[in-house]
Amino acid sequence: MYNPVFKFFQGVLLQQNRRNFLKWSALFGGLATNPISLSANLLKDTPILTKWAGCNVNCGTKCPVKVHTQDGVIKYVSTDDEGDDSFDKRQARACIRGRSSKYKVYNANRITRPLKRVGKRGEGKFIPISWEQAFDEIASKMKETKEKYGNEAFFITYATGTTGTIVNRCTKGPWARLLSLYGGYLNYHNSYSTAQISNAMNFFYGGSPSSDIATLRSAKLAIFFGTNHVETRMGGGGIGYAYQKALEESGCKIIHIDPRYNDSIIGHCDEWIPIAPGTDAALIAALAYVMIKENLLDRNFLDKYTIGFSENTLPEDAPKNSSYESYVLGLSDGVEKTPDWASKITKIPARRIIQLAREVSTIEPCFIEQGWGVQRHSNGEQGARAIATLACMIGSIGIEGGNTGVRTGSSKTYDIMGMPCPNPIKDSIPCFLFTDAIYRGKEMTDVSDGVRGTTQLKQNIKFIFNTAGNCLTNQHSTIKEVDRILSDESLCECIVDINVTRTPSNNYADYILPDATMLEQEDFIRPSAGYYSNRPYIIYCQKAIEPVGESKPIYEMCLELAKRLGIENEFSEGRTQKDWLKYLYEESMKKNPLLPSFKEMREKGLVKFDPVKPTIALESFVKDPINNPLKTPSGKIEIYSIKLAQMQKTWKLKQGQQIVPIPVFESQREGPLDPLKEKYPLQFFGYHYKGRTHSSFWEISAIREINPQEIWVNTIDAKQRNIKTGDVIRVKNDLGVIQGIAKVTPKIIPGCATTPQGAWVKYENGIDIGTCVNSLASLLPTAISKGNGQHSILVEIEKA
Ligand SMILES: Nc1nc2c(c(=O)[nH]1)N[C@H]1C(S)=C(S)[C@@H](COP(=O)(O)OP(=O)(O)OC[C@H]3O[C@@H](n4cnc5c(=O)[nH]c(N)nc54)[C@H](O)[C@@H]3O)O[C@H]1N2
Ligand SMILES: Nc1nc2c(c(=O)[nH]1)N[C@H]1C(S)=C(S)[C@@H](COP(=O)(O)OP(=O)(O)OC[C@H]3O[C@@H](n4cnc5c(=O)[nH]c(N)nc54)[C@H](O)[C@@H]3O)O[C@H]1N2
Ligand SMILES: [Mo]
Repeated sequence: MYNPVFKFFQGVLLQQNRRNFLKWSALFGGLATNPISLSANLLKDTPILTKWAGCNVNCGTKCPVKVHTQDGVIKYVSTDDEGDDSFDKRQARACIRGRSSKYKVYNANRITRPLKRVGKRGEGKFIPISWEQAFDEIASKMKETKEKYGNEAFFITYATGTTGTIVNRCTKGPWARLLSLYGGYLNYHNSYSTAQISNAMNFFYGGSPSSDIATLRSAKLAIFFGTNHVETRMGGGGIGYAYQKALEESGCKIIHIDPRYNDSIIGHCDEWIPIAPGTDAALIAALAYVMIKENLLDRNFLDKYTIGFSENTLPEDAPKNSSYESYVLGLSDGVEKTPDWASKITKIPARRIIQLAREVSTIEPCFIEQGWGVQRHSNGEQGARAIATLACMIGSIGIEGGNTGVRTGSSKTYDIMGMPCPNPIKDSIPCFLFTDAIYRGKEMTDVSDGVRGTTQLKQNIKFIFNTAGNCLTNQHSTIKEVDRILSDESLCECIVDINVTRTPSNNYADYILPDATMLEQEDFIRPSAGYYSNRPYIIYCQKAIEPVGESKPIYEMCLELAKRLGIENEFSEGRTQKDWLKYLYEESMKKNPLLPSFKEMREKGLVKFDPVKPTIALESFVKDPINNPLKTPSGKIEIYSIKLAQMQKTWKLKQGQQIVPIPVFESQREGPLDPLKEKYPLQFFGYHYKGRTHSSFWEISAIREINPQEIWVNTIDAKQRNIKTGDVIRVKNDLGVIQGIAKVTPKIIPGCATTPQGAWVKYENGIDIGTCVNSLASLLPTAISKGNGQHSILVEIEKA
């Protein structure tokens, strides 16, 4: 693609200033992002340099990428090619997203200068300002906030755009250190990823024990609930590939239970059992019913390792008929949880439920796993605990080829410690409630809102730092309501957003600060625990190019603010970013002698460790439960949770919510039995999509084009509404309306529709034409964890 005009501009500008060239070329329709024009035209004789970097977004896998530059400009990006296709020596090849890193760096949406809001909050009008002005003004606003409201008014939002990094962290990084040393900030707990399942498993197992996916090689039957490794752990070093290899090697029978025919089912699975969303606990109750009636339970396991399955293992003070067995047999509520009962709720034929109960209890070992789709519902804690209960009913725990029902984890974590952030404030909110804490923080308590570290908050949130996140709006819920809260400048008085691209979230910022990407600075990236199976590695990003435009690493931003706040020495301890990396790494080496020297790490860039022995969850507990008790109140697996029984008495819940110590099926807000279904008859949810990581990579048009934002509507529902593939349709409920393109398909269970989550919200005449599922999702948190039940949405769909 030879274009003489572009070539002329490139030639002139290159000689002047490369940074200007990039800015200009972005203006000329993304010239700089065009590999053909770059490769053909750049100075030809300078050598090509190769540096390691990594893809730091939060799919978890954290793939290494090789960045090939010429004369300070990225020419192309390639990926790991050491090793082979075998399980133990597999290559950590990046997916299309990691490989597109260059287009993240050179992007028309890239922020290259500090920006200051000029229009109304949320309007999205900004002017460029100097760094000096940005630092001076932000520091003075910080002083003002501290004086007027105290340190409890500062908040760093939940954000995941740079997870796995050490200095450039989006959560506990330089911002947390700066604020900690400045007197502290309001903490958060939970995550948007796993709030419900993490809390549920704490009550159940006293943690989230799970086997390495590699142990699937020994299974004879595997049942996956709402799990989609092939799409949600796509990178070659991660669990998606390990899942496929393990299945190949084991040849075991695979069943996926999911409302949607997801990418892990295609080509890898013997059977797809479609299930109505939010009903897994009903299915499990019916499986238990059959297993009780046909004497298929592993009673030895239940009696020895668990409490509360049957009446004889309940805690002494538990009421009569409060065991799981009593619930299943209808002794507590008069309803027997028969396959017919469950069939009406789950839409799975009763005979398939009976057959599944027989299969799961007779084929050994059976590997039971759930992804995080089940728990991201308004009744998510119950679904998650019910699936773990199934694993106990068959006793396939603590053995090779079995699993706990929890999402698979890693065998050994090669962790590197982060910067010390000694926050003197202990008050903490569930991360999903940050918008509540903006307008009613001082009302929020431990028993009504799950506040921790204190009984009641002292202050509303007045100052937000949002680093590498789009949860201010796009990834949060009820976007119109969020708009009302964030646009009101009298509520949260200052919002500072730190990103590499313009996003829907930073429309609400008062200041936008341009960060350097992982290709433009030195830092570590290590895969998050649980994401790489038995083949750990660590990446040292070697800084392939200078930061584009005026962008700079967060560490430098925080250092400038620290100077203005009078805490420079405390903040830096005399170290540069590279000094910190060396210091933190060498501290971590003291705990892990297998780590190579800092020098070697920095020179090599990518260090892979020998495969480790795959973990079998709860192996030692099952061998010797007396000497290896779990961290639950009873030391055993708590099908009846003692802590939840206490919370049931003391917590103040929203109308329609309940806390039950055993994992009963319940239809909470917008669940399958909600009366609101008369008005909005279809269940709707967003799934995690291969074309993006949440909202990240949406800005890369090439990826967007090959991963269209379709709305899947079942063939039967579509026919009733006269909808055909390709039609523009509207999905609506009381919270909002989204518009998008229909894909009519039997790949989604009837009565349900779905679209990938993370598309960028865009309102036109009150309708979100960006098709962001969070325009429709509720801000009401779940009963127990106060988490984001964002997959529970009721809607009606019509042609636009
Ligand atoms: N309806 C619905 N909503 C959901 C979910 C769902 O399933 N359904 N999932 C939830 C889950 S599990 C999560 S984890 C959240 C995720 O929500 P977020 O944590 O907000 O994740 P992203 O949308 O990927 O946003 C990451 C941001 O980091 C920025 N970024 C990337 N690299 C850099 C960098 O080097 N420096 C800086 N400063 N910024 C960078 C990207 O541009 C992007 O704006 O969404 C939640 N929201
Ligand atoms: N490509 C890509 N990978 C990602 C991400 C991404 O955005 N894109 N995000 C990353 C992050 S931060 C996270 S937290 C994880 C998220 O990983 P998950 O939470 O596991 O992903 P989801 O797509 O929300 O849900 C997984 C599956 O659950 C199904 N499901 C939904 N509701 C139900 C239900 O009620 N019952 C059953 N049985 N199944 C149900 C969905 O159809 C889907 O196939 O993925 C990570 N990986
Ligand atoms: Mo997540």
